[in-house]
Amino acid sequence: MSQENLFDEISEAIVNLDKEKAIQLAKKAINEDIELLDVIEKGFGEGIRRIGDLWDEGEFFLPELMLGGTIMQEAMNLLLPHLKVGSENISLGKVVIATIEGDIHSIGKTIVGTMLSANGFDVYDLGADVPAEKIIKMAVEKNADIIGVSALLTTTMIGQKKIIEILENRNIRDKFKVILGGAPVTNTWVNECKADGFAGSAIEAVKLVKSLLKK
Ligand code: B12
Repeated sequence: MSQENLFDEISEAIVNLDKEKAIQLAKKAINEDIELLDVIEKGFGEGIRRIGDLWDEGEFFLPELMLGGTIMQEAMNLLLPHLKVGSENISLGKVVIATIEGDIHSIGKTIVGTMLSANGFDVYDLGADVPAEKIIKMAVEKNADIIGVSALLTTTMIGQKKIIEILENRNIRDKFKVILGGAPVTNTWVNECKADGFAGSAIEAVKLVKSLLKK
């Protein structure tokens, strides 16, 4: 089976909410010599985004969205540990990452955190639905270089801006590079927040962090 066919099959399994097939294909990808990040982004990521579209179009309802999220999460639990293989021993920098308060979407943020970790960064992943204050407290405590904030809902994006406002008010804005992510985040939003950048995928996130820290 070609890689493209495998990605299509994975995406179909997710859209069909076929957990058994999705897990079987994840295991197949692990056992074969296939770039797992591509499997995640082009197979699983594509499928779950199609579920989002179907939900938006009224074809799917909340239970389907939730089941899709659960299957995706289980597949990530299998795949993500394998991305860590080959990680470097020296630390290239410290990254505190979280999904902002009010927002429980964690899949994309976790993929980004795992990829950064696999590429030699120390990553402190605080999870999802995390208050701005808690993210900043951790960044200060760990003397982080980067604060990464994910938001998947248009209603929670404002929390990304809040992080920067709090840092400015405390006169510690220049201690950290703040990067944003999540499907609704655009360059315009990054500029409005006065953030240091955003990335639309885990590969781009690694490139962004490396360029910000000049690694
Ligand atoms: C799966 C999913 C869920 C799952 C989440 C499970 C989980 N543990 O994460 C569940 C079912 C729980 C869920 C719940 C809800 N969801 Co939802 N969900 C999705 C869906 C289908 C996919 C998200 C996803 O995992 N994508 C795959 C990952 C790999 O992509 P990603 O998240 O974009 O991440 C990539 C990049 O953005 C980037 N990135 C991400 N984070 C970061 C952070 C940094 C720092 C950087 C640099 C980069 C970066 O890199 C990642 C890797 O490639 C989206 C549709 C979509 N198109 O996004 C809707 C979507 C986000 N959900 C939506 C909604 C409305 C909801 C609910 C409000 C539904 C409801 N009525 O209850 C609730 C939210 C409750 C809450 N308070 O948060 C809407 C949001 C609409 C809007 N305009 O705000 C969407 C867009 C669906 C739609 N088309 O309408 N959801």
